[in-house]
Amino acid sequence: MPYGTMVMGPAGAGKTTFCSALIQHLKNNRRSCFYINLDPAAEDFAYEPDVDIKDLITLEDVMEELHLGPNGGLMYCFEFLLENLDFLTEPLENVADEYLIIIDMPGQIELYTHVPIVPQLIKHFTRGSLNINMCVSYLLESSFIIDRAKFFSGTLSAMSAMLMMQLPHVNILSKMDQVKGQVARRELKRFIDPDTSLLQDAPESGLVYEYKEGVDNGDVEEPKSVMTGSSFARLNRGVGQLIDDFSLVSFLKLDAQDEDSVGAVLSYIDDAIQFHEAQEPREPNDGLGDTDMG
Ligand SMILES: Nc1nc2c(ncn2[C@@H]2O[C@H](COP(=O)(O)OP(=O)(O)OP(=O)(O)O)[C@@H](O)[C@H]2O)c(=O)[nH]1
Ligand SMILES: [Mg+2]
Repeated sequence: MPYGTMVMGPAGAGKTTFCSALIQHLKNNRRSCFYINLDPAAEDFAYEPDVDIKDLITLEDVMEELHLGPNGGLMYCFEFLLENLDFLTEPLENVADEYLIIIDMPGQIELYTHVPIVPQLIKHFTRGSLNINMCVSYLLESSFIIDRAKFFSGTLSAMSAMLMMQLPHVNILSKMDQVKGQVARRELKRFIDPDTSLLQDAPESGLVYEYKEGVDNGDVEEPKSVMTGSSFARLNRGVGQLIDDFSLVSFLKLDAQDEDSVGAVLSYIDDAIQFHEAQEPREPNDGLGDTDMG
């Protein structure tokens, strides 16, 4: 049975960078991997994908030929992929069991929260002839923690993806180097294991509609007149309660430039897919060669 992870998360969360860092780390540790790009708009890879959806269909062509926008175009690309699953099946059937399959996904959040396309794709990966043992690596940018409402909205999207995908999830706060020194350690802990009282601590932080000159501002008469007050606090309590009730989401910290950090995240992924349990047990002296181990 082969092993793999699908790297998901909002636009610009650092998915492709994480894939590259993971591949480099696996190489350094003499592990094999198989890299699949499923972003039909992606360009510039540090490592050339072994399978690239762009060889089947590109977003650019779809937008041009079908006169679709970027989001509709992406949906079309994935529907087309679902109708042409052999494109993935054939190369994947030949991937050996000790490989880690890394699947780089696009950043359109709708894919993970609204439409059943990705769950269908997952079914294909995890059942039938492929039978891949999979987990999701869900990335959220750590700069979100500066704006608490944004952070919890990201946490909700991670939770929504967990419920949709029905796979083991490894949630990751990416780009930790960007918040280094900005957030105290103790404070950071409350985000790593989301403490929903954060939403009440500073209800005025974050979500504030700005009043802009010269545009239709709806009912907003002045800055900060909405998304504050008791109904907003009640809404936040409700969201906090929901996250608490499920108690599903906690995050790993990732700095993609830091080899140890990438290694630590990989060990959680390995656990989630039970990679090591399934590898051939080695003879006690195997691999030691002539070295004298006493
Ligand atoms: N400081 C810092 N920047 C990062 C890190 N990871 C990614 N970035 C930057 O964030 C930007 C987006 O990174 P990508 O890896 O392309 O993000 P993505 O999630 O693949 O983006 P889409 O595929 O467009 O959704 C790039 O400019 C990266 O250089 C990190 O760990 N630290
Ligand atoms: Mg990307």
